[in-house]
Amino acid sequence: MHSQASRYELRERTMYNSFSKALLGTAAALSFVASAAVAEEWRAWNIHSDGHPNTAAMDRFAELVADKTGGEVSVEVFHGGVLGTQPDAIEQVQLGAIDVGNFNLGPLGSIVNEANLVSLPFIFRDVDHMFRVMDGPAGEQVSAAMGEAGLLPIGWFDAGARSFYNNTGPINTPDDVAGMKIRVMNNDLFTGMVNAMGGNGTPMAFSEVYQSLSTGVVDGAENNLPSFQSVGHFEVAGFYSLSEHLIIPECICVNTAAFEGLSADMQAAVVAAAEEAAAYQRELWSEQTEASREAVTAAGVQINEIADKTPFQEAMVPVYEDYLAANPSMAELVELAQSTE
Ligand code: BDP
Repeated sequence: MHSQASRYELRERTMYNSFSKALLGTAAALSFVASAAVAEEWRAWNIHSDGHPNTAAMDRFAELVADKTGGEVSVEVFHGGVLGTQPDAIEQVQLGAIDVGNFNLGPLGSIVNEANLVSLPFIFRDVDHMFRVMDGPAGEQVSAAMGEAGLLPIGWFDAGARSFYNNTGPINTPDDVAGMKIRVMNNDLFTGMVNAMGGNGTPMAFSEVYQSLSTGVVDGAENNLPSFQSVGHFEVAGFYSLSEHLIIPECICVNTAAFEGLSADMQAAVVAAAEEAAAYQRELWSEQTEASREAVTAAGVQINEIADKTPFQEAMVPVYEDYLAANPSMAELVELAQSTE
């Protein structure tokens, strides 16, 4: 997409432009130069590979941006995390070295404190509640803080609920987590969450989890069903227990300065593309969650319903206490989310 050909074309157009300047007059020529000069070529980071809903949705986003901006903005999506780990990519988008990322808000919490709202275990009652909170005043505060930090969210993806998986047997109570080394995404809240159950929360890059599970470097991990399936973790962890302890949305996040550098029309076009891509992702997500459940079950994974999740929620009391003691300014936001119907 950003090949020699497009640069060549740009040069051609510039040459044509200097020629036409003489013929058509300065004003017309200047507007041509201006529109050629603002052509934006964005690079986008995505951790998932083919077959995952987010990969299809990010490809759709790129197509829609090209369509809706008439090619003035183009997005090249790099799938499979080839541009780096998620914590690195978050920094790169913040700095503007990468322009766009499909980020989970979990690992974003160390950069934008407000984003940690969604990383508190059991803060949301279900996925619909999460979206109601994110569409309301609490979500607005989170978005504003992300935008100020250079990571402007322009569309929200569904990432379902995350549950524990491991090899030794079903998990029914926090005591079943005790003594286990569980891989988590990069965020002290997640380490604290596993530790509060008596386990050992271990942050690690997503790309290392398969090997770590298969060699016993960790005893378990936690994720949603589509990701559990798509990267093959179900091959090396035979028990998936529906603790549903984290419901974390994901964004299409754009480097704020890159976004603000666009004209108002182009900004509106890019936002419309993100919203349409997000609606598509959410459709794919519910289908894929069901399909993944069936596929891993057929492959021999035992999916365990947890009859009573209250003991898990109760185990999180010290996690909230410690977090709010260290971040008193978050109390209001937490209350706002919890009191959202
Ligand atoms: C997946 C998220 C991805 C995370 C990954 C992980 O979509 O952004 O990097 O989990 O656990 O569900 O690291």
